Amino acid sequence: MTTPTKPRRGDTALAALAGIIAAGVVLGIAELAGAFFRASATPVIALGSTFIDFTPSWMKDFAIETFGTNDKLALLVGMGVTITLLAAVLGGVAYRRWVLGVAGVLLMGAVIVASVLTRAGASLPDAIPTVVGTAAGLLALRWLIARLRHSVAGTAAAGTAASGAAPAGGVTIAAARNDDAPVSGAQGPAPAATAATAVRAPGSTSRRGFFAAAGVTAVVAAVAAGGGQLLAGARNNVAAIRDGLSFPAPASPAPPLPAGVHPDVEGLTPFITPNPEFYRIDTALSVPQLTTDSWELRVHGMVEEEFTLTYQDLLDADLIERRVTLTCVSNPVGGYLAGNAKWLGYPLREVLARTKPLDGADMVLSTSSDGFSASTPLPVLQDERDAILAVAMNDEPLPVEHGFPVRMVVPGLYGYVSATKWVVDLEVTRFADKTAYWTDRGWAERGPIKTMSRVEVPMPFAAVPAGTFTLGGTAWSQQRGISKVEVSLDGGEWQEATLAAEASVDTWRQWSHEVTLDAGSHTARTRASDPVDGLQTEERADTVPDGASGWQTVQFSAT
Ligand SMILES: Nc1nc2c(c(=O)[nH]1)N[C@H]1C(S)=C(S)[C@@H](COP(=O)(O)O)O[C@H]1N2
Ligand SMILES: [Mo]
Repeated sequence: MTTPTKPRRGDTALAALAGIIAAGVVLGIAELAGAFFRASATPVIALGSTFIDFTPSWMKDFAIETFGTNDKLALLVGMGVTITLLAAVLGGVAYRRWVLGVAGVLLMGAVIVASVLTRAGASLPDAIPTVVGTAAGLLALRWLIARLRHSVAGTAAAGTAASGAAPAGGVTIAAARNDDAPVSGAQGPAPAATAATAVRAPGSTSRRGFFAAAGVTAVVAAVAAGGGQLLAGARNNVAAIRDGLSFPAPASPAPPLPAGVHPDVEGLTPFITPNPEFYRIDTALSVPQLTTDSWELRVHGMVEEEFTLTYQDLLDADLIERRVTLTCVSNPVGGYLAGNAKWLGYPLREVLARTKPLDGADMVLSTSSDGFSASTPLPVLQDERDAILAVAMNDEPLPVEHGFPVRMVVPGLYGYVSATKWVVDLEVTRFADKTAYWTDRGWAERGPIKTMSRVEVPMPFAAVPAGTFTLGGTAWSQQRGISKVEVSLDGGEWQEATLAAEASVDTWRQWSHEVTLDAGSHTARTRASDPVDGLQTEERADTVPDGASGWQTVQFSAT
């Protein structure tokens, strides 16, 4: 390329802006191409998902603790900032040394292609959107840098041809346009003003040309991104499919809910968690959009008979309905990563009876469409506990975020070893042979839910009225049930709380406890007992590797 004109102050900033806009073109065009070619993941989603997969457990924990269920938003914002900075630097580099800039852009493109192709179920054509987007981004960058150089050249030496100052080859696009048309148009009646104006106000004229080009490019990027999203949305109309579903009456309905499962204490969690309030934990940066028509569950591995289930197979089968409390292993003592719903589904023991596991198999590896996996002990899925392939949640088709069209629900085990959403594959295997998503990342192979009691009223550090006051909370010990909840006020003797009715051993059980409070600060402690293992352990444990334990204490004051 030709010797660049000495960069002016301010042009580096504009080159950085060109880089950022070009990055927008890469992502926008890739989004559009992705929708067009029905690619499995767009660059942002693939990069973010790859990042999530490589996130160490401590950082995942930190993210959940700091951002709660906004952890993904935090990731996207962080990625946005990183990409913007990188693009700005690349713009500056490309302005000074075009070849280096190209190398940088190609390197980034290669990184994105690598992350796209390593996603679960990805195939070579999934790289097309990134390749197309990167090519478009390079062209955009070339054009914008050419415009910028044109302005530099026009200022420093009004006679220097735009072609000379443009980055190698960049002229093709620049020259194909009438370079000064938008500028003189914007400027009013001064057709030959370019050079003359440049002398008086360096750069202002052709910088307008740059800004016009930058504006046009940015609009193209935004329109492409928006169009891509619209197209993708219109193509897989999962929401409409979901709305159109109805289910046969369950062959085995949930037992009637006993009266009095929910103590009348203001501020207490509802007994059944409404779907929109149900906690959501998964590694999916964009929620998988599976249709009921295309959904299939492959059942294979150490079995006598492999087979594939369709959605219609499930609807035609005898479905059972059960209330089960799900809990996340990342739930800290006193935390809210637990929810209670009524699920409709097909018993996994029927699936396993049909496939007939071979001797020696001791685990089922369930895998989702987006590559998450969970390892569940085989016997747990065969015994009488009603582990199911769920299709409905609280009398509605599964919400898309909660695994539509089919997920697993297994009473008694933390979600990471059992509750695979968007499940598409069941492999009967052995713990000795296979590992799963979180067990690969330092979490325990077995994940039975630990007995837990939580104080919900009062909230930590709340101020409540002195005098007679009713504390309330929720306890769970799925598969064992809750036999007792105790409360200790201000470190005093343990008192038995009043237990609400029990719906089943797989659902949580709520409690209330009346106390008399003097004005001042107080603490309330709680612990539960289950009929199998007795008193909940007092020993404090972190969530890693197999779930938090310990008795919760809340501080509050009475006035
Ligand atoms: N496909 C998929 N399924 C998944 C997960 C995931 O990351 N991907 N997370 C699991 C974990 S850790 C939990 S606690 C439950 C949470 O289910 P929910 O989001 O419906 O509450 O889903 C489980 N199933
Ligand atoms: Mo979890």
